[in-house]
Amino acid sequence: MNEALNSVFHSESPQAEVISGLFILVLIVCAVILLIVAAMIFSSLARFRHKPGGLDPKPRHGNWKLETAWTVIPFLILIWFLTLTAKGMKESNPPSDQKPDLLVISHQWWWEARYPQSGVLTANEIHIPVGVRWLVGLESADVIHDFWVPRLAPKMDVVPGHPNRLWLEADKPGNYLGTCAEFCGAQHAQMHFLIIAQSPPEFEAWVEKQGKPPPRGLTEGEQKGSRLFQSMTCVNCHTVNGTPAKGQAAPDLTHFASRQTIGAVILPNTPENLARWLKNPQAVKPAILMPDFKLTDAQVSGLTSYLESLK
Ligand code: HEC
Ligand SMILES: [Cu+2]
Repeated sequence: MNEALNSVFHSESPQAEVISGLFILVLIVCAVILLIVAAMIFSSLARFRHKPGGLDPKPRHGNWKLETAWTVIPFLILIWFLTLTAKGMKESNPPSDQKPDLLVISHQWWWEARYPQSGVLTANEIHIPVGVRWLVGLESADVIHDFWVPRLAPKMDVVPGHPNRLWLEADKPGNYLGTCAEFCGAQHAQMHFLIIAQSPPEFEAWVEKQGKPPPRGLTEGEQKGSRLFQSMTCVNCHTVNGTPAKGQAAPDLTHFASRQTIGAVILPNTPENLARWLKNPQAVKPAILMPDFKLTDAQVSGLTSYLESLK
């Protein structure tokens, strides 16, 4: 994806538009004020420069016109900003009495997404239908995080014990990079996510597929990996629907192979990268809450082929 486009200057939703419009306006007004002040300082420096035998300029006192102007003008500018901010908040903040269409739960250092209507559950790659305004509920499983998709929505803190909410909408289909914007520990900088905006039929097809258990009919190699997965502690942390793996502490792996990335969008989901991850997750993303199992190469390759079968 084009990282350069991942900025507030390329908003792709009405909510992000409001915020970036306000940001740009404040930036321009402040730049003009800075220029005026700088010009006055430099012209004073030049005009009142000490000359041999020159006199000090006459100080100005009690000029009520000047004093009124420099009090009233900033006051009006601030009132103008306040009004625009209140209007922007009204457009970008959802009501508090509506049920969320999507629940996003932040974890150190990945994102869980739950779709209450369909019961679908996924991690780090959050699909939404394009052009539809969704109310997103935000909850944290541990510490304070911050949900931020610069091109789609305002920033919103995700606070343990205090559910927050925001509107999420994308005008155009595509992948929008999001990131955690509140320092939350060792891997804060690697806690990304994707908002994948799809046409409504594509989105429906995705939901339907995610709602089913993974395909059966594993090859022999995949079966070996599956037995290994079930016999190790993987199942205490990860879920694969339709199997005894029901762990809740880590990304759901039911349709792991249908995702584009691994580790909260830090690596493309390829068998090579997955093998690297399994060989030693702590080397790929140090300090994460998945231990290094010191697996043998044969175990890594079995687990890799099993996990890549979870389409
Ligand atoms: C103690 C809990 C725990 C155990 C046990 C565990 N994992 Fe994990 N696993 C995690 C966490 C937490 C993450 C997310 C790390 C991150 O991105 O910050 C993760 C991520 C993953 C991912 C990447 C998922 C994604 O979508 O990015 C895979 C694949 C994975 N684990 C496989 C395994 C396998 C296979 C085993 C057993 C050998 C296992 N895990 C055991 C906690 C665990
Ligand atoms: Cu963070």
